[in-house]
Amino acid sequence: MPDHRVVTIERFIVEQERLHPAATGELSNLLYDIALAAKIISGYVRRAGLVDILGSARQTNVQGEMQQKLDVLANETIKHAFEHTGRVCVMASEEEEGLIPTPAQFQPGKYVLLFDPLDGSSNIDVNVSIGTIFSIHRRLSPEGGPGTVQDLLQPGSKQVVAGYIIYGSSTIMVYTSGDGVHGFTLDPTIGEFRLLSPEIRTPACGRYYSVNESNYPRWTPGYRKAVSTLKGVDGTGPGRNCRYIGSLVADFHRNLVAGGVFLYPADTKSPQGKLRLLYECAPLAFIAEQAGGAATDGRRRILEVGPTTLHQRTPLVIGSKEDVALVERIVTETDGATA
Ligand code: AHM
Ligand code: MG
Repeated sequence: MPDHRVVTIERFIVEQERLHPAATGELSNLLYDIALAAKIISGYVRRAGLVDILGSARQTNVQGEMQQKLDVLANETIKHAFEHTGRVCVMASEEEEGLIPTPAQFQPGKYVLLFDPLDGSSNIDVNVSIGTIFSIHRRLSPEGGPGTVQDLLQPGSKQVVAGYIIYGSSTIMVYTSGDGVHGFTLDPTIGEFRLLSPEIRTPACGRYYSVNESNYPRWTPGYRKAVSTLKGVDGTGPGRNCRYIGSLVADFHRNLVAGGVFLYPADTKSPQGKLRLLYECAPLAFIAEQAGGAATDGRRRILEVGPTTLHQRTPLVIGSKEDVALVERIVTETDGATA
């Protein structure tokens, strides 16, 4: 029997807005903009291979990484979904070196948007889940004028909305506006995101650990010991199961739902870590905390790290609260509190 009590993302957002009488509706509209961009990108991802959008775009991005055609398409889709709306004053993307100003013909708005248009690019051509991550802040600069880089360089604790979309076996959008974490699944038969996972809570202690263990020889002794402990090598427990996809959004989502810890430590090849603070780690940290989990750079809460550059990297340990605390304790005891 089909379920007739369909709650679309639009309905959910409207109902949330009614709980906050002072709301202007602008945040709700930002979420609709994201949902629209997600549907368009999902359409591209689903047709990848059928039309000529797989493979390299034959250009590198600001990180020196080879861009895929889908990276470029996703980046353009998000920019075009927001630039004309009068809701954002400035944007920043993993795929662009500098800030993305609002074109002169459009009104700059009250919010700023940071995004990773297509995370897990190395998985695009092999049909493995990839995702989009987004983070929204209120602007700091005076309203009416152009947005500035300072508007973008805010700690994660100042986020007003953060979320991600996974293009996997289904397309799922998960977001928080500081009032719990909610998950929506795109129903392709009606073209709408439907609320299927309200109030997501993550287990305090997880089943999984997720890390690229090929980096083991380049980690500090603290991270080697922490991962050995998670595996149960030192006899302190039964050991956890390892799951690593190599797409942050998908690894994070699995651990959010099933419980677990994801680690991307600094190593001798990437002394600051690999993942980017503003549009990868901070939004996922906001979601983790809202779901009852935690996120740290090994010593500090990710949400308290003050960014100084747009593409700043950070080590990341994120997921179930007790697991994150365990890793943090072993790392600080072994490597020292300030190493
Ligand atoms: P990307 O933004 O260029 O796709 O890189 C980020 C990705 C994450 O999705 C993932 O967690 C990590 O890089 C995987 O890195 P590695 O291949 O070193 O394990
Ligand atoms: Mg990325």
